[in-house]
Amino acid sequence: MKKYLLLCGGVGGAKLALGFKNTVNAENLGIAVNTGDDFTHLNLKICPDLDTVMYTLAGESDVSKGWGRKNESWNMLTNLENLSGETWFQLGDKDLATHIRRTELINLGNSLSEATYKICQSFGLPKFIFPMSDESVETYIQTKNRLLSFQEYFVKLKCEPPVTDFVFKGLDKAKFNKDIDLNSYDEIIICPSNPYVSINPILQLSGLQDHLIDFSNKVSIISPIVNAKSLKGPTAKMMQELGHEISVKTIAEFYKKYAKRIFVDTSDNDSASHLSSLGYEVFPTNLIMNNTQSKNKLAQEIIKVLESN
Ligand code: FO1
Repeated sequence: MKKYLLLCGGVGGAKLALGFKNTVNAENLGIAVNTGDDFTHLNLKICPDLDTVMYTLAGESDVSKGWGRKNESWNMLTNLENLSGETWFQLGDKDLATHIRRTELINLGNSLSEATYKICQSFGLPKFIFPMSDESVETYIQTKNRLLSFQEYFVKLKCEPPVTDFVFKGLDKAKFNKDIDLNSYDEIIICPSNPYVSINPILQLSGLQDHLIDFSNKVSIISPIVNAKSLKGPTAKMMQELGHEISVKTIAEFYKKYAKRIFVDTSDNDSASHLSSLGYEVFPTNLIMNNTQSKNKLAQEIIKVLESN
């Protein structure tokens, strides 16, 4: 079997990552996760996308929200509110333990990769979840009036301010995670995550970008846009605000120099000839993942195509 590297954001990407985890052996899977939306909150190091992927793959996530732990309790947050503390970013009691432990491990001198692996081990997961980089990259959202930090935009302001651009602070000093040996992977899958804020910070890292351009024949995109709507989150809204058509064509244009294959939903089949004219091999399939069976089925479908290519 081939070896697969997934480039992954939070909720949308984690669904496909679960399908891959249930389909391929752990040694044939690597998942590079966006850390651009990490931040320090209440003096704790919070890594929302890493935790979303970790909880999802461990069967510990709150499936209805997509982020946070299942069977969560909220005692800390209720009491913090009584003390007039900051509660706009909801930290459940179980989830809080993860942030406390990660912060402690990092303060003890562990890299983010080492801290991630130690926490993953406690959740019974092998070493296949990696932060995209051990150096800090911070995503900012440029809006008409103000530059907003990612979580301020996403959670506090509920993605409401129209977006004009994105800024990734720290990119000049950050490198793609050295624990991920790119040459050992046969296929690289861009998960159905937000291209602008979840995948682009990963793509911009030195060490990865040139590899993708040189080996674009081993890169596949799974479209996060289905029938002119986002599978999850503000992708479609951002696309429109940036002046683009909300469609798989915009996704294909965005990734053109990095990828040669695109998986689109069967409902977007009418775009296939346009995508082919951009140089893509197009694979229509069902991209809606609303239960474990459909997550597994999509991963199996992608793997079937790529194993025979
Ligand atoms: N998303 C929300 O919309 N509201 C929250 O209060 C919130 C809290 C939260 C706590 C821990 C965590 O790991 C994730 C959390 N998220 C929350 C999700 C997260 O901020 C976003 O989904 C990602 O950053 C976007 O990928």
